[in-house]
Amino acid sequence: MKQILIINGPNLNLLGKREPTIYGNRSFVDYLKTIEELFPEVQLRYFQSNHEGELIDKIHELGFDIDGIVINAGAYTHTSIAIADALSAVTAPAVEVHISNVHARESFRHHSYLSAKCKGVIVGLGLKGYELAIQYLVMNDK
Ligand code: CA2
Repeated sequence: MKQILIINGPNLNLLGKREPTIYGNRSFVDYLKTIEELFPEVQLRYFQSNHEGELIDKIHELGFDIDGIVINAGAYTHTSIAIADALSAVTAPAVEVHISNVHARESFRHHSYLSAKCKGVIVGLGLKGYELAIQYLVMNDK
């Protein structure tokens, strides 16, 4: 069974509670049930943290054993060389996802330290982006 790790970074625990016009009105935990149904053949692991080091620790912990990582590092996307280095260090391929279209927002959201370490990037397609990323990683052979 393929194993995919979904990592959400800071503030994404607030999905569905605040800023619905940007991020929608569904919590990620609720959405997770939908993706588990869509991919019954995949073992999905989910981790959310508001702390940079915890995100890095999880990438180290699972990133050598699993088949792929779907990462939305939230605002750390735009600041964290450390998370980029962690993605480089592990063997699992990663796909970067952003719920909003970061390129249609403030210029500080236009640059990602993570993109170059990922197979690809999906932005602006809402939660659907996570499904598309999983679909790619399930089809992709390491
Ligand atoms: O669009 C995305 O997925 C982002 O990664 C979300 C980050 C933002 O800093 C990135 O530039 C783009 C922010 C996540 C904040 O999530 C919230 C959810 C609900 C309410 C408030 C914040």
